Amino acid sequence: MRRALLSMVAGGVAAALLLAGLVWMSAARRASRSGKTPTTGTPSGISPASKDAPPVVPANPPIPEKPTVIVSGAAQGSDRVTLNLGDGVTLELARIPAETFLMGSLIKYDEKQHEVTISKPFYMGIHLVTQEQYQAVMGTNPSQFKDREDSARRPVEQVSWSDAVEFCKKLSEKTGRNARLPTEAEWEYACRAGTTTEYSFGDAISAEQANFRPEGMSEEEMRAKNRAGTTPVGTFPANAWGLYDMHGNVSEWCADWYGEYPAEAVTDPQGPEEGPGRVIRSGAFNSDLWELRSTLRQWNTKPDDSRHSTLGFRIALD
Ligand SMILES: [Ca+2]
Repeated sequence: MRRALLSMVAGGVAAALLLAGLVWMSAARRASRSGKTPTTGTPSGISPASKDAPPVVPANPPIPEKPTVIVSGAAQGSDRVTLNLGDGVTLELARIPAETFLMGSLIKYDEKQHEVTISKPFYMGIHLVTQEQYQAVMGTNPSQFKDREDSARRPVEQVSWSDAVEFCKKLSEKTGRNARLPTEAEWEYACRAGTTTEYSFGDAISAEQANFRPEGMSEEEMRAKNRAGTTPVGTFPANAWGLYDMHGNVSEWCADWYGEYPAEAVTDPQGPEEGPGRVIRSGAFNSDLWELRSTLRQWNTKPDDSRHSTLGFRIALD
């Protein structure tokens, strides 16, 4: 069915709009089946409150005054940086080279292809921010999947865009480095890791390569296979640049407001000044394969107080 859809889209913008509508209807049908509401705004931007967990009000208790922080790697010119958050908790980032790439695709109207130059190398978290990392920096863990044996290494979720930004701010204070959310362009560039295929593993992904909802798998089957939730980071293979979970597990907040791509070539784009919501990338454990594409754009209309078990983040470092 996906191939049929893709060939329709090649026909033109009208077909693309139809496809977007079908995807939205598909998500709505799935949500209807599972009794859950979609957690992200594709493509209408509607982002209803999550029903899969009670609302979480982050307590944000004060962090320790003098955390142990070691920054290593960058000074030696290494391609990795490890931030030590104390108590044996570390956060590892990979160096992402500066380069020009073709952002977007021919698949969907809001993925308009254009040339993007990343002018400076930067570092990208090889993993989603985990629950133990969030706990170490923020002193709290809002995650729905926090009572499992392996929760420490599962991604933190139930965090708003503002929570993620606050995490970055506190982490920056701890480390003296400029920790931040990646821009949408940086995210896609890092996700692709030099590939031009639909996914960083090729034009399809198997259930052994990412945590998502394989086609035809029921809610019951997903639970039986332990796929009805987050998985510890590093469970699935990394992309060519050593980044894990760029497809699936939890979706990821980016820094930008959602908006129309420019037609011309741009350097270090930061997104529009304002928009209908903040960009979300990657797809999550409950997403269909199509939603995991390297170029697929979603957004959330309530970045300050929208918290979902399917939504987390990773950090970038200058
Ligand atoms: Ca992800």
